[in-house]
Amino acid sequence: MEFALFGNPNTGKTSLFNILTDSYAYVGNWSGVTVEKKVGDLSNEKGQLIDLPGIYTINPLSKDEAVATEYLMNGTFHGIINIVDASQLLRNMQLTIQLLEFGAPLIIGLNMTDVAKSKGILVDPEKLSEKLGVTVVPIIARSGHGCDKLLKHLDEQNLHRSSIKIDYGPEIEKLIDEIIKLLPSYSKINRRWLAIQLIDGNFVVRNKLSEMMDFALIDYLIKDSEEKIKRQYGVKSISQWLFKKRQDFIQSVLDYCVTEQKNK
Ligand code: GDP
Ligand code: K
Ligand code: MG
Repeated sequence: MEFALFGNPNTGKTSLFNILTDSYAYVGNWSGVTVEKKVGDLSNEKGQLIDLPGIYTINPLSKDEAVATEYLMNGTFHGIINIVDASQLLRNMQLTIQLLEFGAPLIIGLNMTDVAKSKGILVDPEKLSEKLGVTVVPIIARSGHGCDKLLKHLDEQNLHRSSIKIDYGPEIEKLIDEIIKLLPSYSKINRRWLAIQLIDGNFVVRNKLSEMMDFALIDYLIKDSEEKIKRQYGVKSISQWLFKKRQDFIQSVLDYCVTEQKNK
């Protein structure tokens, strides 16, 4: 079985990778870029783990970041470990939401729980799990705390496909439905996710789909909606609107799951 580590830069991916895998790891480069590709055997002999470049969103800004998006779309893995920094959840969960929307089997490693605690931020993993529809395991990747449990959970019973659905507002929901109807029926990837990523301007998704379809009508529909959204809500772009709607959702989840001790 193959598992992959997705997360923002500096959230502890490599620390966790080193704990979960045997000392020997294959190191090479991803094709076309200089980013290091690390593959290790899980220490429980249940499969391999891939350490991916850190990203803030599935919509890549660079060719290096595109490695993670391409890996996700190629779908050669059995499950995803999404590592998030418990002290920076509002920012980290922009990526989480997009991974959950993709719908692959996923588990969340809630890392830096020591840092969060020292800042007075207490995250309830059960409540977070309830809201997101996937298992959440609190860890401290620097010391290894909780990592055994995470490793034990890397199986079919504990990796879940989330069914969360962010409401992007009536204009975008209509646009998503229109785009879904225009997508090739034989794509194996979740069509709502594809539509949302196209609206967000994801060039990896677009390039991949452009081999099988024409974009003239989709481009027109997106441009038209963007003008409406900008006029109506005063945002700079349709991407900014998607970001804002995700943030509203994340904030509502955090209001339910996180206690902050202000005196810390
Ligand atoms: P990556 O960029 O996601 O691969 O993150 P790294 O594994 O390189 O970790 C970034 C930094 O955070 C390093 O200095 C780690 O030692 C530190 N770090 C990782 N996990 C934890 C943790 O749970 N708690 C604390 N305090 N530091 C951590
Ligand atoms: K790093
Ligand atoms: Mg790293």
